[in-house]
Amino acid sequence: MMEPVNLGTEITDRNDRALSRGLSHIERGDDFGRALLAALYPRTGGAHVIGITGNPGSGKSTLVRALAREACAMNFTVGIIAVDPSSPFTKGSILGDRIRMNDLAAELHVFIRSLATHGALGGLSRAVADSVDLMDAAGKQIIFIETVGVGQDEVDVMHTAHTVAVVNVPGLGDDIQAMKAGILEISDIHVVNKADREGSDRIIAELKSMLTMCANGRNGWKIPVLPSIAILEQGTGPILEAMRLHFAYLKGSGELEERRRRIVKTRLLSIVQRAIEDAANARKSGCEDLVEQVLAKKLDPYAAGEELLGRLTEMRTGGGVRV
Ligand SMILES: Nc1nc2c(ncn2[C@@H]2O[C@H](COP(=O)(O)OP(=O)(O)OP(=O)(O)O)[C@@H](O)[C@H]2O)c(=O)[nH]1
Ligand SMILES: [Mg+2]
Repeated sequence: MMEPVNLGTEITDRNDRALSRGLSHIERGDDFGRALLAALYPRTGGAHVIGITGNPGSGKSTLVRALAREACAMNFTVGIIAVDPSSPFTKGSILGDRIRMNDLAAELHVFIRSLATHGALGGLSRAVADSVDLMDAAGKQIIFIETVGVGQDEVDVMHTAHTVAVVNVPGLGDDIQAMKAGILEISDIHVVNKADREGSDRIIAELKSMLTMCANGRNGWKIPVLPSIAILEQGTGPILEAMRLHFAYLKGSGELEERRRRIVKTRLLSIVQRAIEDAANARKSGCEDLVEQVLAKKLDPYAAGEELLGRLTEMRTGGGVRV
C-alpha cells in the first residue's frame, strides 16, 4: 500500500486522481488521512477560500459553476466543495447537481467534490476544513464551498472561508430572507440571483438600506450588493471581481492574518472538544458513573466535570485519548 507521504507528493504534483483518493481518506477521518494532512499542511495557505451560502434553490450551484468558469477563463485553478444538504426537500436536486457538476469538471479543469452532510466522521466543519487544506496543497488557487445556510453546521462551515457570499433571491417573501442571523453577520458580499425575476430591484434596495444601517461594525470593506442571472451567466464577472477585491482588502488591511488566526483557533478548539467527547463516550463506564453521581447529588456538575477531565488527562498520558 502507498504511504501517505507518497500520495502527498502526487497531490502537490497536481495529480487530481491522487487528490480524489486523498479526499476520500480525509472524509472518512482515517489514520491515513490524518498522516496525509500532516504531510501536506506546510504546503497550505495559498488559496482564496470562498463560501457561497443561501436558501435552498436560490441558485448557488448554478452560480458557483458560472463563477468557476469565469475564474478558469482567467487562468485560475479552481476547486469546488459542494456540501450536500441532508434536508429532505432538497434531496431531489442532488443527483441532478452531481451530473451537472460532472459536466463542468469534464468541460473545464475544475476539481469538484461533493461532501455528504451526514457520514462525515467528526463533523462537517472538520471534513470541510481538512478538504480545503488538501485542495489548497494541491495548488487550487480559488476554492469555492457551497452550503445551504440553514443549520448551525453550515454556519460553522462558513467560518472556514476568507470571503463569504450570501445568495438571495426575489420572491421569497417581503423581508430579507430568513437566513440564519449568524450568516448575515459574516457575509462579505450579497448576491441577488434570479435577477430576471420580478422584485429583484426591491430586494437589492432592501439589502442596501439594511447594510447602511448596520455598516458601523466593519472597518474598511463596503459590502456590495450585486445582481446575477446565474443560468445565463450574467453578472458573474463583477461578483468574481468583488471576491478578488475582498481578498485583496483582507491582505492589505491585515485582516487576513486575523481571520487565519481565528480559523485555526476555532479548529483547534473543535478538535479538542471532539476528542474529549469521543473519549468520554467510548469509555462509557468512566462517564456514566459520574452521571449517576450527579443525578444522586453526590457530585455537582462542575466537580464531576473536573473529575472527568482528570481521568481523560490520565488517559492522554497513557495514550488513551486520541486527538
Ligand atoms: N430564473 C432563474 N432561475 C435560476 C437562476 N439561477 C438558477 N436558477 C434555477 O434555480 C434552480 C435551483 O438552482 P441551483 O443552482 O440548483 O440552486 P441551489 O441553491 O444550488 O440549490 P440547493 O443546492 O438544492 O440548495 C434551478 O432550476 C436553476 O436552473 C437564475 O438566475 N434565474
Ligand atoms: Mg446546490
